[in-house]
Amino acid sequence: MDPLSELAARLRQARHVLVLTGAGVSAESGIATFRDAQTGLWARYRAEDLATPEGFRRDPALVWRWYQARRAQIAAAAPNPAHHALAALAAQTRLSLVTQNVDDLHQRAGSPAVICLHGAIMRSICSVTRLPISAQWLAAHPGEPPPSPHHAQGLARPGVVWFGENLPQEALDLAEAAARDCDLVLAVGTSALVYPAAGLPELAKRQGACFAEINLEATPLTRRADIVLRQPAGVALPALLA
Ligand code: BJW
Repeated sequence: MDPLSELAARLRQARHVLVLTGAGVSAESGIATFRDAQTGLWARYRAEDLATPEGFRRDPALVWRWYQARRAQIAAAAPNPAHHALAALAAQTRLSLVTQNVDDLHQRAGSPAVICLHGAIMRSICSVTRLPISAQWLAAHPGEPPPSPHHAQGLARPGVVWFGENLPQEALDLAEAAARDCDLVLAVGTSALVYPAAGLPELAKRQGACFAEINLEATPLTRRADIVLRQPAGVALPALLA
């Protein structure tokens, strides 16, 4: 059987499917991935300066402006067939959708209960307390970044998880519980280099789940995959449901 038909059959039989998504799923919506050698964000910008708490402490204005530009790009983007296929899959099967993506395209495609491991770029939080900051506060307090309403030394920062920061515990607990329970795990459009997210397929495999990878390129997880689809997510995912 060809890999697409094999995975489609596995999907039909599965009791609980865990899908782990990464930046490749939003690439077809025009949002840059992180590690593409030419167009990836980390090919053009330094992660140490822009996606660490130390970088934010050194130059909060630089970090704030970079995230404001990305927010504008994401707001102008639309979900693609991969996002829509995953939303449709949730209506057909028991699905835990775990994403590393900080954009809101899964939610805008209609996926329910998305488990966001790396936060949400559209949200702002206090740099000291991590409490949420409302859009109204930000509109009334211009600044790059605006001050925080929650702490005198606090600044608004994007509600994402930077390197060296802990993932939101509730999301990680839900993701790990789904990995222990699922019988099919799909990693879609992720380089599988960033932990703990990249450990989820292995955790599921150890409990006996079948593991499938959908990616344009090989990743460190490929050798552990039972089924590999070398196709764009926006082609492979709709084809699986057809
Ligand atoms: C397509 C496609 C198409 C393209 N169709 N496919 C264990 C071992 C080693 C290190 C660690 C470890 N545990 C923790 C660490 C440290 C660190 C880490 O993992 N470092 C490694 C890089 C070495 N992890 C952390 O710091 C995490 N925190 C943590 O663990 O806290 C406790 C702790 C701290 C320190 C030490 C030990 C424990 C936090 C990680 C936060 C990641 N944050 C970012 C930025 C978010 C905010 C923002 O957007 O600015 O999250 S980094 C970036 O990478 C982003 C992504 O979510 C994440 C993953 O990237 P992703 O999604 O895989 O994208 P790409 O670009 O890498 O890959 C795209 C893929 O798509 C490619 O494979 C393409 O081929 C494919 N593709 N088009 C299908 N159309």
